[in-house]
Amino acid sequence: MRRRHKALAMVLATLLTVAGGAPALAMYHQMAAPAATEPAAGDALEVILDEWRVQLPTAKVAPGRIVFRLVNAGRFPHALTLRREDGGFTATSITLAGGQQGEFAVELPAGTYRLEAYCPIPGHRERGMTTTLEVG
Ligand SMILES: [Cu+2]
Repeated sequence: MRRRHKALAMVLATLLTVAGGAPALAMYHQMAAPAATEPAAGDALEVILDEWRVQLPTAKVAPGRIVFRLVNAGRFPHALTLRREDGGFTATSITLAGGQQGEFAVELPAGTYRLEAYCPIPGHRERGMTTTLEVG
């Protein structure tokens, strides 16, 4: 997985160098290295969507309002659905085309529970675009 990411970064770096876009290259570097530390309240949480993974920058968040910054780093359209595993809460973002970014704000209900975070486009979840996020 790591090797594939590296290869993708090299391909993108090459493409961006050809295009002569230093700011674009810097943006990609930011996308490729999501914050490893617990984000401060109010910051957008960057979520990377690509074939075939959903990568969250953190494993746990507090309930309440959260803004996710979705980055479709893949070639296919992707979206994000958050579904409380014990039911009662589901939210789905708009679908982003490959290379697009967008914000996705949700109000997570109070409590301690687990969300499944997956791509709702048919077949994508089955191919691996799913992960979990603890709330509490
Ligand atoms: Cu998808």
